[in-house]
Amino acid sequence: MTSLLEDLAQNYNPISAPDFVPACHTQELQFTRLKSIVRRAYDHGDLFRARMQERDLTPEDIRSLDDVSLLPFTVKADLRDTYPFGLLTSPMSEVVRLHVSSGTTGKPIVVAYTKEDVNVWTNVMARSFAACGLNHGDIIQNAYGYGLFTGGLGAHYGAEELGATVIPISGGHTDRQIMIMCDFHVTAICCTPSYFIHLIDHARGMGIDMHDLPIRVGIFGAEPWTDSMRKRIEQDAGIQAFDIYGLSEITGPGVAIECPYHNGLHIFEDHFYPEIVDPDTGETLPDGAEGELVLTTLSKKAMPMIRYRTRDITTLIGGRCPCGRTLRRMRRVGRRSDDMFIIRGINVFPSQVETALLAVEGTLPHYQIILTRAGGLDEMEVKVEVTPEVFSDRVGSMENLAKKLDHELERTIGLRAAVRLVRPNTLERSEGKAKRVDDRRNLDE
Ligand code: DLL
Repeated sequence: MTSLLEDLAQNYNPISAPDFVPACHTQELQFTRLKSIVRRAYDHGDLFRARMQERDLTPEDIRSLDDVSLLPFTVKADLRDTYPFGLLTSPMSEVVRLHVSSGTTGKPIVVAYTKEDVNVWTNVMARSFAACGLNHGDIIQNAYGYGLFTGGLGAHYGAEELGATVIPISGGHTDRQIMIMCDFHVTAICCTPSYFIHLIDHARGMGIDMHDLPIRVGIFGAEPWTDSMRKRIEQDAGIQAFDIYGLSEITGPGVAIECPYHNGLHIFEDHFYPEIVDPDTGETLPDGAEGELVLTTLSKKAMPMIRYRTRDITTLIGGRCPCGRTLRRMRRVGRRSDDMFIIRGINVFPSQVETALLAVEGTLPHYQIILTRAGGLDEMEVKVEVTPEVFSDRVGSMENLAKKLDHELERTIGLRAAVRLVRPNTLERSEGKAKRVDDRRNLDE
């Protein structure tokens, strides 16, 4: 490995300057921003103000950064309950973008951005790319989905800000991905890690070895993956693989990113204040302890999130990173404290599947979701019991029902699933919590 100075010189990019300021400066900035965001949420956010009042708190009670722990939490259900615009603290005339992410039922949750919010997001994404050693001159194939998902547009704006050439290919169309990767001399790709494994296999099938291509960096996230998967990707494609983390509620991708040392993800602390709490008690835990990541957006105008419970389980890592960045790091996220699972980069709650199944007449509330992975591609099978009437009826009505369920599932979660109708009373009943999801995926495959 190169020395620290060589590394800094090689990776120097003015966009990254805030990553290297002394930690005390970042803390000062965090405190100033925290006070102002709390004031904004209190003045313009009914829910937040009501919760502060319940605790007898006013913005003036925030006298140091540690006082963040006095503030009430925000949870995903708050976004659902105030759907679509109840958490906005800017007038709609100042909102320039809306994205959505999965909620726990049929309705999605909505997130909003002012122009300044988009600029902050663009900035952290550009810094993320710079941390992976990318710069202008790089050609970035952006295979995160464009649209309501934050991955595509978030990475796009960041890549342009960096001055790189961005190819807005979005997800899917695997043949075309490989053709463009070869013909446009792509040097970096953004997509989910499982999709990249699929791309490697697909390229091989087309007689193309990625080692022979100029591609040298992959920026992978939006779903959990492991260090063994990184090794496999790096070996099979001859690239360096970086883990990128983020969530729509906070901004999208670009909350945290690995540097070339791959020893945790640096959190862009000047905009996102991290805490780790005990997922059961909500008590704040020290650096090094595993718990749920809670994030406060320090600069978001349209929809500030104060102490947002991400449900992602990780650890904050203290101490300096050899890359010189003073931003604190978090360990990669391997699991969540709730039942959400991610399939092909799409977040799914079992409750959404249930809502879709029960919207169709002829089904019983007994179902099981089976997740498998082959060649990097996730598959979801949904087994559902049907009523005795449907089951004893002609085959035609079963086919009809299966079609309706296919359609309803795709409409609710945006994913195709293989639906299997089964006889009443055939799925295992649980004596305690029903085990709805049978996740047979091996993330290292
Ligand atoms: O997945 C944003 C994103 C896009 C991140 C592209 C990285 C790259 P959501 O759809 O709101 O946003 O899903 C957020 O996905 O709470 C985690 O559970 C999971 N997640 C995101 N990145 C990672 C990662 C985007 N690197 C939810 N490792 C989060 C593990 C991740 N899980």
